[in-house]
Order: sequence, then structure tokens, then C-alpha cells
Amino acid sequence: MRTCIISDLHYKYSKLTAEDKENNALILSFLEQAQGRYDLLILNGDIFDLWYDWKYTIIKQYFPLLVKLYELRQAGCRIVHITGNHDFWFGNFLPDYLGVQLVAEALVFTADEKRIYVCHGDTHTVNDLRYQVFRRVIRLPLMKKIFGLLHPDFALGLGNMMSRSSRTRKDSSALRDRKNEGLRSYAKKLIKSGRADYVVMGHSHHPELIQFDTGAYANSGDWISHHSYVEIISGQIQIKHYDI
Ligand SMILES: [Mn+2]
Repeated sequence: MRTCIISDLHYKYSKLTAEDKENNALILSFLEQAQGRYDLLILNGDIFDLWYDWKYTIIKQYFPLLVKLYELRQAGCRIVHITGNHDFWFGNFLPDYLGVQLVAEALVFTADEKRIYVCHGDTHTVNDLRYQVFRRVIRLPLMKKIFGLLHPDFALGLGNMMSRSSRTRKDSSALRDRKNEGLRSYAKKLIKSGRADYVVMGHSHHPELIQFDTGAYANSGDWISHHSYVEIISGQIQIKHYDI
């Protein structure tokens, strides 16, 4: 079994800088060369910088990315999307039009005798109460409904402003370490208790692979500065970096 796990692409749809354009192009190039390489592609959250499925409308700026996912799917690769903290308001577009399976919390599966646990990771950070409250509120069905009533041009402008401000807010390195520590200790708990051999998360934007006696924790990093991903091929796990 050949599995690829990527996360935190943060594919932009509005006011792209030169760097955003480069990142988007690299993502498309990666997905193109991924054809035929994998049996399973896991999109582990924060793939889209924001997602919303209106009843009749999708975000056209995502079209190149959606085409690449469609082509990969047509080539026979199973694709699963796990909810991130930027992309969680899904409707029927991904499953019905692209054949992408949606998973809300975590995907747990066995391949080549390895028990693999994959989730985005935003619920496993520590000392992040403000975000956990925000997460609860923003996911209320009423919030989704209200957002859907806004005109897409307005709603997406608002979404872009919020996403950019959350990104430019600099976490202190101490806070960042504490967040990473939360993900690591959650992974360690799953591995030590025998519930998983491999735990893969994203969210931290910090690619790493930590080996334990009976398994490993991998973080797939991001596609803003690292262009990193996780491969699990025939039961072997590794982190890779993509360059054209
Ligand atoms: Mn995230």
C-alpha cells in the first residue's frame, strides 16, 4: 500500500502575493506528479485556506486545484479529506463531484500490518483555550447557515481578512513549542497504549518524525515554507520535501 499524507497547503483564493502564486504552482505540480504513485492520498486539513459550499456556487479560484484532485481520482487514487481549522464547512461538492471522501475528526486504518492514525491536530494543542472556544462557536450549524446567507464576494472577502490576520499574528516561539508539545504527547499516548503504530498530524507547520520503540509520530509540515509531506510505503514511514 502506498499512502501519501499532506496538510496545511493553505491554497489561497484572494489577493495572492508572488509567494502565494509560487506555493500554489508547486502544489499543482506536486499533485500532477503524484498520479500513479499512490493508492491513497490523505488531505489532512487546511488544504483550502477557506472552504464553503454554497447551494449553487463554488470558489472558482480553486478550480486548478480541484481539477488536479479530480484527475488523481480518475487515475484510481482514493482521496480522503480530513477537516482542518480552515476547511470544515463542506457540503456535497467534494464527495459528489470529485469522489473525495470527507472525514470530520480522524482516519484510522491498517495497511501492511501498521495501524495508522491520522488527524489534523488542532484539537490536541495545549494552552490554546481561546482557539478551542472559537472552534466550537464557528462550527455551530447556525454559524454555517449565516455564512451561507452572505453574498460569496462579501463572505470570502471577510474570510480572507480573518485568515490573513490569524496568519500574521506571530505566536511566540515558546507558545509554538507548547503547541507542538501537545501534538507530540497525544501521539506518544496513542503509540504507547498500542492504539496506533503510526500517528500523523499537521497543523503545527513544523515537519518532524519522532521514532518510538513501537512506532512513530510524523508531522507533515506545510506548503508555505517547507513543501513537505509524509509517505507510508509498504509499512515504512518517512518525511519528504518537494522541489521541482
Ligand atoms: Mn491548522
